[in-house]
Amino acid sequence: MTAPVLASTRAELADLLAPARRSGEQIAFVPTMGALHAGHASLMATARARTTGPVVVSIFVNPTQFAPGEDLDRYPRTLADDLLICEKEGVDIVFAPAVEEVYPGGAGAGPLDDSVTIDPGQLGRVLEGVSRPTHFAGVLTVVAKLFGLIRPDLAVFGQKDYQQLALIRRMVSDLCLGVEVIGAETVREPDGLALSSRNRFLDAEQRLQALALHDTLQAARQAAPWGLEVAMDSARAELRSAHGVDLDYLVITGPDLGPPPEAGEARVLIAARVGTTRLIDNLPVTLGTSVGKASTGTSGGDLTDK
Ligand code: PAJ
Repeated sequence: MTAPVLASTRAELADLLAPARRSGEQIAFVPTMGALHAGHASLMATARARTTGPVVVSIFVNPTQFAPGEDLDRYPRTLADDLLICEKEGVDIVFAPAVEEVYPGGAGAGPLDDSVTIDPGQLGRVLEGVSRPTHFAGVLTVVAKLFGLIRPDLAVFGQKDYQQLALIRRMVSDLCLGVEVIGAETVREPDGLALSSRNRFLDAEQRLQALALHDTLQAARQAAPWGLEVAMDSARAELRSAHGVDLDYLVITGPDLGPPPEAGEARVLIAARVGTTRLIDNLPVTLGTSVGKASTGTSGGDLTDK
């Protein structure tokens, strides 16, 4: 496997992409903030499988999506290891620019400065947007810039950050950006914990406590055939037995993060703090109308017998 070529400036990136543009090859793009793990690797594998043209990975810890007091400064930076993972997944180009390269006019501190930015609209103000009101403006603005620099045919994002994925789909559609957005499944540890670069901040006890997120989602999923209320009751019961988990939100929504359907495909999402580390996770659920659905208040325990 040949090592990817590293570009750190816009000009280097443009030079590296020129041959593919000339020959009309499909360019696939995976944006990341580095500290790469098997979840990121799976996105690269998806991108690799989709094109014979170049696969580009960006590694850029984007300051504008962190509010003051969030973990920008302690965000792990592991470029040497990241490059090995990219090489293993057959990535052709790694774009790892400095902040000034992406934000020549300055990136401001948290809220964006006076440059033109992307407003995520109502979808950016719910769920994650409640506790992180400037987050998605920063995410969408940097992704739009990276799309402009790379001009990919397709881009791969993880379902792990489900609201981010939904917003990127909306941005591409509402702003007619012409990029095919692919949502890849969440990669998990064998016990269910979703891989995240933030997991490294968990000590051994918190690592066990963090399992409550996935267990809660699973409880909702298993009870979903009995309808929304039973699924939520079951999830809440699971959460009550958890320790050290400070819940931010637990919701069931439609697949587009709108209101959930009476029955059919939906999404259960959770955000919680374990120690000082904020974790998020989500799963698809199928809300059903099984017999007994009207018996709200049924505990999760009863359901397992049905
Ligand atoms: P980052 O957190 O590095 O994630 C990069 C991509 O990896 C995202 O699309 C994310 O959803 C995906 N990912 C993370 N953990 C995953 C897992 N366990 N399984 C599958 N995919 C996973 O998300 C960002 O960076 C930034 O907001 C970014 C889009 C790069 C903009 O700065």
